[in-house]
Amino acid sequence: MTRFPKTFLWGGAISAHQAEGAWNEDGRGPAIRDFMTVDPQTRKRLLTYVNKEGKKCFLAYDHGETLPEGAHFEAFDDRYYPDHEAVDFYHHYKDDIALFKEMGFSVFRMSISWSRIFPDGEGQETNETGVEFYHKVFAELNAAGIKPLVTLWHDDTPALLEEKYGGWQSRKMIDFYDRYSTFCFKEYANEVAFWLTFNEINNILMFLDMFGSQPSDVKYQEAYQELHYKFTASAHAVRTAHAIDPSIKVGCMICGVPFYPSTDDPNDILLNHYTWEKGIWYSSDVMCKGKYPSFSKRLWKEHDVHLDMTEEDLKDIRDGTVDFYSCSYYMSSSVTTHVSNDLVSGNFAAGVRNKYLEYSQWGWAFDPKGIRFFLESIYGRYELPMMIVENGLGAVDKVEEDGSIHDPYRINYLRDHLKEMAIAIEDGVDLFGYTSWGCIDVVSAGSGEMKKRYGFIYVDKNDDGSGTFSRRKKDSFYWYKKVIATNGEALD
Ligand code: P53
Repeated sequence: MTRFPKTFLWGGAISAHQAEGAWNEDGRGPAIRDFMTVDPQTRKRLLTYVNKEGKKCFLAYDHGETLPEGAHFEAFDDRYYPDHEAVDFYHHYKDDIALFKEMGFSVFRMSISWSRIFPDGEGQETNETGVEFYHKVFAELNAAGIKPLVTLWHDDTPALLEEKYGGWQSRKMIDFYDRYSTFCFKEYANEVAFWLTFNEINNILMFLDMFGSQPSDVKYQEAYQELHYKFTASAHAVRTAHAIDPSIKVGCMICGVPFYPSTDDPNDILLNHYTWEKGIWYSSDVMCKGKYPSFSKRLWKEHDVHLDMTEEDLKDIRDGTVDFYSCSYYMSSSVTTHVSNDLVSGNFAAGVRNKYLEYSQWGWAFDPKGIRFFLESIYGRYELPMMIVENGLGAVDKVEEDGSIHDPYRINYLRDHLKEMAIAIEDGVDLFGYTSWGCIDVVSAGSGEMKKRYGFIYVDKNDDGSGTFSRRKKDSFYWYKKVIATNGEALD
């Protein structure tokens, strides 16, 4: 029985800021992630900056705040910034790609660091060394028979755009992103198989009041506005890509968290329905159907949101729908209108504990059936080809004395999710590929830790910045190699 189509693409995923390092090398400009540290007490991620009076300040990243006027980002000497070196993919990419090839990857998801191409973000000047770097990486991948899947924006807006214009709060960002994305399509079109415009574009809404923030902290106006500019920029990118070459494939990338009602109280059923609308359908509908869904008006009214949105934007959104639907999937989340004392807490995981599920050390629910549920829900609505571009288990790994790393927990997690994906395919979902998250250990986006590891390949790098960057194969490396070699037949 063949469960996965013969053409199924197998691989892994990373992002520039979590993997590359070399943050200030070879002419790269700064990105906001370069100024993101970890608060030692609360473990929250904080941006560090100096205000216009010269005072050192911190900004929590999770509510979509912008820098105050006249402030500039700065890395403080007494703080640690994990993305500065990350896992040094910038200098190790050849060896890493050789390991991906050994596992049999046919696709590899990575992102381009915008400020490595355009240091100021605006696109006045191109950094040739940066442009060359990605040519070299794509050449290495293609020579290994691995198709590059490239995210244009993975949470790493150039810092200068944030300082000068307030980042995505400004309409000007659409022009800057147009310039950047057009450049990338023209430069790399022949080398890149698939493109994604924005990583987890919906997570700004998802993290607002669903993932631990207090509703009073929430800046709805800013969040919806930022999203509108990103939707418009994404639609422009799809149109530009197709004008350059109609065969270029561009997808959306949605943070795939299916929501469940905690009880059968009709109030919970409705809350769950509205949570799907806000968290999943709002962004997906705009990008796949090319128009704001009917319930948008309710959401805007509820939060007193008034958008800067032109007729031209809406036309562009209509003309710039995506070719395929990609998403991450890590966990499900449960919602209720009832008071519950049994809450999940962990980085970015929140909501009511689901008594049928187990949770990771970081509070993320282990719910393989959720991936089937999510895939089938999405495919039923859009009938676009789908790809899972992130999935995996963040866990602490132990290196044994002989250098081996036994990670059966990771194998179990991935196996059970692959089994459910296979059922979704049997049930009719056109799923054409899978890239597990952090196929090589990377810096955790949510917690900034190295010890929250996802990889088949271990990187000797620790939370305090120590380590040699040496790479080691975990047990899951050999397991995934077998999975790919058998096209998903040998899962056990
Ligand atoms: P980390 C939260 C919930 C779901 C997906 O996350 C998320 C997040 C943000 O942390 O983001 C994606 O590293 C994101 C990746 C990230 C990955 O999930 O916090 O696209 O950059 O690394 C895993 O464990």
